[in-house]
Amino acid sequence: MKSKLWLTAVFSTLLCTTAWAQNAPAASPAKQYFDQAQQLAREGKYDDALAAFDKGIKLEPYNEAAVMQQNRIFMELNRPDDALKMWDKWIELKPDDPQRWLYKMIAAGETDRGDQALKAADMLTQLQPDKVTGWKAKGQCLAGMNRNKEALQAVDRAITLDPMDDDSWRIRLAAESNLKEFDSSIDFCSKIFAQHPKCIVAVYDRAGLYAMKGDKAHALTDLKSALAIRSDAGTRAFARQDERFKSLRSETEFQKLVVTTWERTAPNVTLKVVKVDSAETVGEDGKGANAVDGNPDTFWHTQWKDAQPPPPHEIVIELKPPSKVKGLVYLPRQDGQENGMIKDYEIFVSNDDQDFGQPVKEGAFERGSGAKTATFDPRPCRFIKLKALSEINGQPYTSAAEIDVITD
Ligand SMILES: [Ca+2]
Repeated sequence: MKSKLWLTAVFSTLLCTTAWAQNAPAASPAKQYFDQAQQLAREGKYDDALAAFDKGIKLEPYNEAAVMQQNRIFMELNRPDDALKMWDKWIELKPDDPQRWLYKMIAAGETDRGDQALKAADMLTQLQPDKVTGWKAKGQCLAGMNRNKEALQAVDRAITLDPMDDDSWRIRLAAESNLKEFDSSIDFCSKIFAQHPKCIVAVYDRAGLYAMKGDKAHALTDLKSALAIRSDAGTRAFARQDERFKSLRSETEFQKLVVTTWERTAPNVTLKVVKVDSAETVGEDGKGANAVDGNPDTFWHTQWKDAQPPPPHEIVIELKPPSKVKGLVYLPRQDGQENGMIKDYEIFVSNDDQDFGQPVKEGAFERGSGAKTATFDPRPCRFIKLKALSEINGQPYTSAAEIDVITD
């Protein structure tokens, strides 16, 4: 199951998202046939749709949108060889059009025809030697065929042309990990980083290479440089999960760099979630208790898989013992995603978990994964309720990695 992934990852959705309506061929004498073909395809009458496309294409040979839609039908019918023959016919009409080779390459890659995909990618590099696309495609094809050395040569051309293209680096990473010729890869990263000091991927990748080589000191220095360029929660989460840094995970310096530290502001008060209005427990572990477990990597998340209930969402937390509180701390999820990040909120306190009365605080949290604080006049209470009125991107979710209280 390699090919589908390795090609779609980079050239994602170019072919598969050919929505019928969006890519409807322009008005033309063939239009009635194309319209008919699309209608038949929508009804699942694929053979009839192909016949109608053929009639239209006779009148208007090789209309691009029609070819893409025929490709989709062949894929639905699991007839990849017919699809590839169709692309070949289309290429014959204009063999110096790179776009046609790109489509052929994706279609071939998606159906595990590695040789044909590579040939198409090779043509792309010949037609456009100064463009990233062909070299990246060639690198990806070769990496998918486990021809890692050649893959590196191709993808390094792509990176030299555009060092900021993350997809190229992703392909390089896979090839270099398989090849294990660390020193030459380190040299390449050093060259790119020297020319482009803001290229985080170059120095991050070099950190990974040093780590795989067993050179922890250089790995940590480079990781530090990478995080000095960009140190958002997503980058740190990525580094935490990066298998190449496995041997560094127990090192204090590594943890300092990539782990989000979370210290309770009121460690003497035990917090217990007694109610959330919604929690996702099928698609992920988003239970309410995750918001007070002291672990910044776990979070409460409202339901998203089978339903997406709209805000407001609320979480009620019991304080043991009941305490005088003057504020609340909200730590958004730390995995680099923003889904559920609270914007507008209200905070309530109560002694009986029934009557919360008027909010003791209303406000809006800023965007960002750092901990946010809301303060109010000190109130003795046994329960505190955080009510999320809106999400930072207007989506229906609410999430929280940690919630804490500030005691008076
Ligand atoms: Ca947590």
